Amino acid sequence: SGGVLTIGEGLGVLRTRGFGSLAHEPDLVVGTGGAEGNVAIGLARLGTPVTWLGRVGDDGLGTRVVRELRAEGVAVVAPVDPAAATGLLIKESPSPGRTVVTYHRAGSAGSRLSPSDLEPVDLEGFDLLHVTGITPALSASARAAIDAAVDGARAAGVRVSFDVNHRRSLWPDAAAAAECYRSLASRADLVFAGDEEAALVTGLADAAPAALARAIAGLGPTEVVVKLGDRGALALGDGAVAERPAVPVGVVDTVGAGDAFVAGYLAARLAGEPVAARLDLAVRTGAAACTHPGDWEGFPTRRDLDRRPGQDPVAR
Ligand code: KDG
Repeated sequence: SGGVLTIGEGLGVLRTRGFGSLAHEPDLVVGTGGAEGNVAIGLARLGTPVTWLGRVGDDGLGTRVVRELRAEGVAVVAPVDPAAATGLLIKESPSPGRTVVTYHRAGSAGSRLSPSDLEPVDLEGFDLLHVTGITPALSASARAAIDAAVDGARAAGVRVSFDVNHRRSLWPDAAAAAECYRSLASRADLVFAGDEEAALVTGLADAAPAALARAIAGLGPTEVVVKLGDRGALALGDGAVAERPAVPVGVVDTVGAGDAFVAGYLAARLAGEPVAARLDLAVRTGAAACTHPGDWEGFPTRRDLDRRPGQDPVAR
């Protein structure tokens, strides 16, 4: 079996080295990101075979996105777009534990993804397709690519995982986002949502996490995971509800933690673990991600997870 296929935009990430805004911080650190690539790295580190597909620019950042994914053990299908640059994200850290993100991605190579970019991959070769609500927000052609991948996976009997990943600034308004999310959720087997995202998808403003999960399951998926950040997570699956508290950590940067959480959950699911064990791995990988300022650098390997608590999980 071929593991997981994920599709999205890979980005260059620039972050301020110290605390402060780009208005005065002189030093930037260059890295890479993009939610789906982050999930791919998380899966690869946990030993799950994974392929990432995305369009990159004919530039250093695009090469870097591809190199980082490959170096982490991810199989990469990355059409090079000669006419657009690789998108960029800037992270400023006004104070410890707080991150402000700015996008420079309008018209980027990744946003020009289209259904024909899927031609090199054989969907039937995978156990699971993972997509997020970010990619369909990037352009009409990117949305068409995600629709084609989801419909193709369903037709091929491949399970579909969907992480809502609402990014407000990428949408004209919340209603347009919610309509797209409902359409994807209704075609997915497994849906991940934060509680605010779940409220957006379902229109239920003040519902408890379990009620939100049930309402999303009402759209079609058999398994729904509500991510609650430092309050842990809840999963509805196998006909039951499981809950886990968050693993306490010293938070440096939460960006990427949701992706690590998804990677942990999917890795355990593909290994045939029950829902409670999937959540267990997810909260541990999510916590580890918070200990590093980069999007994915803090994601744990199996070996990191086997270390006793108190031993630095990210020293490598
Ligand atoms: O989850 C982390 C992502 O938000 C980050 O890597 C950038 O993909 C990204 C996005 O669109 O926000």
